Amino acid sequence: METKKLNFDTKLIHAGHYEEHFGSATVPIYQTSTFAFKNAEHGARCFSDNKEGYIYTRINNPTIKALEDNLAELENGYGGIATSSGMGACTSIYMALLDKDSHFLSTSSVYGPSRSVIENHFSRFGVRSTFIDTSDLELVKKSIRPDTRVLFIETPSNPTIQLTDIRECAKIAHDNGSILVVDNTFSSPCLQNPLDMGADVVFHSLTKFINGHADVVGGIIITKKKELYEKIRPLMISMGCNMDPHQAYLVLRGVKTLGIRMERSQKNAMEIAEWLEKHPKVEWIKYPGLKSYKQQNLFKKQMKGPGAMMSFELKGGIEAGKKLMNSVKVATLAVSLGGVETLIQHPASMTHSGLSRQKREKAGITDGLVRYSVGIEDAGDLIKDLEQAFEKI
Ligand code: LCS
Repeated sequence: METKKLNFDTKLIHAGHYEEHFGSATVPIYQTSTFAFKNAEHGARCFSDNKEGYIYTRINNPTIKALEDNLAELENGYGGIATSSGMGACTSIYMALLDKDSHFLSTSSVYGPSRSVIENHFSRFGVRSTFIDTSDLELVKKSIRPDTRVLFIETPSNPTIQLTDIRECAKIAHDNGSILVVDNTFSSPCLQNPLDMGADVVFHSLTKFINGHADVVGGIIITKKKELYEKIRPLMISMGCNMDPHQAYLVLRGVKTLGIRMERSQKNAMEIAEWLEKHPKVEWIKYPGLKSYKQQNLFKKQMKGPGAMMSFELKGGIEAGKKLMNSVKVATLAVSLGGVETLIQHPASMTHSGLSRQKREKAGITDGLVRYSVGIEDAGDLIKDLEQAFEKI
């Protein structure tokens, strides 16, 4: 079926399901490492043109291809490159696009490993980097340099829920001859389409909203144009950052309900955010759906909905944060996000506890900051759960 002209929710279900698969209603799991050629000539044709047939699962596979085609269509891109994890996607992009002596400019509060792999490892090969507050466009303009090959932004950022203007960053990057890469994990293609706003490459940790069931780790890279697709894909294949067919099958199943999951999570998130905003033990809350959210104009300009991620500052710092973590019963105390189950995390005592207070605060991680990923449970139960936990602080 031709799906390009269909609406987003229909594409979620049908895009990418192009091959026959013996009439199967869902794309089956092709759990095979290799594919038989009909003869030597066919083998040669497969190597010269990927439309002639599959070769080897690290290179291509029908289940993985269906997922790549589905997500490329959801992001309005040229092609998708599925990877073993979000970090597999991120490092494949870095490896393909950065050269010795090239400069990398990014958001200071990007997901920790997206930053540390540049600072601790790509630096060994001569890549230079600067991490700034990319929500400040004047600072982006000042910080971009003739040798800046990649401008890399994460919006909304994890866990500070800060937005960066994608359209403006695309203009700044392109005027400088740089490539704009956007980590769209927090929004998913349901709420934000960076390629439509000028980005060259978008990537996701599929582990989060797109799969949505906390049972898969995976990633996807989608490029706007063929040229970058052909630059990144062979490198991902050679590095072995590929996805597994079973992983692809689960994400294909998960993505079908992305629209309705997001609708419910956002509705819950709005109710919870409004409740938290009034709570005397909450210093502040950052959720794009609230009128008090500082980047309201930018939110309306580039996102279709506020999402299901929020962060709030608990009065009482680290000890209050720990107490809350140990008192919730419905929300699961865990890292990761974007699943049907609500997850709660306290960065200062958990993910960022290895950093000095000064470093943490520079990255926007204050002592009482709590990250809350809202699932699709009953909102009333989630509020009651927080209420009983707050009473113990
Ligand atoms: N980008 C963002 C924005 C993320 O939040 C994560 C993981 C990644 C990339 C990497 O994806 P992965 O390799 O894990 O699939 N974020 C996590 C988090 O906030 N807690 O645990 C993992």
